[in-house]
Amino acid sequence: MIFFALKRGVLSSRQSNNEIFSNFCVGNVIILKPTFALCCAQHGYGYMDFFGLDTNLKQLPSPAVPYDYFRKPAGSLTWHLQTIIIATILALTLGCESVVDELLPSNLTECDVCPEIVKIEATEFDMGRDGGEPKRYDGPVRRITFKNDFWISRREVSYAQFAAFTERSGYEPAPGCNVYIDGYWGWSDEANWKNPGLSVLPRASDPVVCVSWNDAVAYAAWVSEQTGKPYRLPTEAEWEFVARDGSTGEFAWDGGQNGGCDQANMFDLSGRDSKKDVPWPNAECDDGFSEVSPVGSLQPNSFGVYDILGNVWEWTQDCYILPYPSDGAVDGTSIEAAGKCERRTVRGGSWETRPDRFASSFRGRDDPTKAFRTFGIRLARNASE
Ligand SMILES: [Ca+2]
Ligand SMILES: [Ca+2]
Repeated sequence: MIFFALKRGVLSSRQSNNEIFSNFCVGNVIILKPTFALCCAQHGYGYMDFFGLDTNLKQLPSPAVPYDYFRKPAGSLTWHLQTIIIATILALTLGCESVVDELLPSNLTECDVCPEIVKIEATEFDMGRDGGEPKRYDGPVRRITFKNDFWISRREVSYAQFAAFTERSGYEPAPGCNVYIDGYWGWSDEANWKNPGLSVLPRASDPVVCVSWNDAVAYAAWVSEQTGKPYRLPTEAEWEFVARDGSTGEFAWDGGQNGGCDQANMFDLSGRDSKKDVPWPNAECDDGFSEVSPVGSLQPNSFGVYDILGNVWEWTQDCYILPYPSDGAVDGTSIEAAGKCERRTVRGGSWETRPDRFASSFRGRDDPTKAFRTFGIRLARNASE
C-alpha cells in the first residue's frame, strides 16, 4: 500500500490535466512499473510513467506524451523477459483489478466521441427520504453500502455525442416525442431528438433529449463496443449518491427550492419570463437559461459532475417500483422487476420542472419505449472492469 500512497501523492498535483492520460494508467514507482504495465494492458489500458522516464531513467522526448511501457525502445531482451516474469508474479500476488483501479486517473475519456467519466469512490449513504408527494413516497430510507466504486459521466450526454453514435452505428431512435404544447403534455409524431420542439434546434453541446430508455441503453451498448468497457446507465443508488454530494437533507444545496440556480438549470425566473402560462411554480432564482443549457454550463458539484440535478432528467437503470421493495438491492446495484418492467426511473428534474422536484430523493418514472423532450442520458460503469 505504500506504493499506492506514493502514487496518489504524485497524481494529486496533476488531476486537473488528465486529458492527456486518456486510456492510460499513470504511476511512478520504479520497482512496480512492469507490474503496473502488465495489469493495465490486461485491462485494455496503456501505462504511462508519470514523469516520462523509462525504467533506465532516460528522459523521453516529451513527458506529456502517453507512453506504452511495453513499446519502449530501451533495454535488452533478457532484461525485458526478467521484468515481465517479475511483473507476472507481482500481478498475481497483488491482483490486477486493484492495481488498475488505483492507477487510473480520476477522469477518463475512453474513445474520441465518448463522454468523459469521473471516478466515484463510493462508500455508504442513506438513500431516499421519509416523505414525498402524495402517491410518490420517496422512502423508506435505505442504507446503501456500495459493492463497487464506479465511474459516471461528468456531463449529460450531448447532442454531438449521440449524433456520432447514430452516424457510426446506423441506429435511429423511433420517431415521436412527448412535448409540452399549448398547456398540456402530449405525444407529437413530428418531434424527435433532432428537433424536440424547442425555440431553437439542438446545438452540438446541448444535452440530447427525446430519447427513450431503450435508446439510452442502445447508446450505452455502443459506447461499450467502442471502448471494450461495460458502460450502462447509472443505478438509482449511484445517481442519488452523486446528486446528494454528501448532503443529507431534502436538497443538495442550501436555500431549499430556491437555492439551486448556481448549479442546476431549473424552471426558474428565466423560464418563467419566456413561458408565463406554464401552470406550475418556478424557483425564485435565476439560472440564466429558459430552456436547455449546453452541458456543463453551471457549477459542478464537489465530484466535478455537472447538471446531475437539472437541465434534463436522466434515465437510470432501475425499474420503477414504489415504494422501494424491502428485499431490493442495497449494495448500489439496480432494482429490477420480476417480469416485464413497465416503467423505468428518471432522476434530477429539468429546465422545465417545478422546483420542489429537485429534492435529491425525488423519483420520476416513465414508459421505457417513450421519449420525452426533458429526458436525456448519463452513463456509468463499474470501476475495475
Ligand atoms: Ca432555467
Ligand atoms: Ca440532469
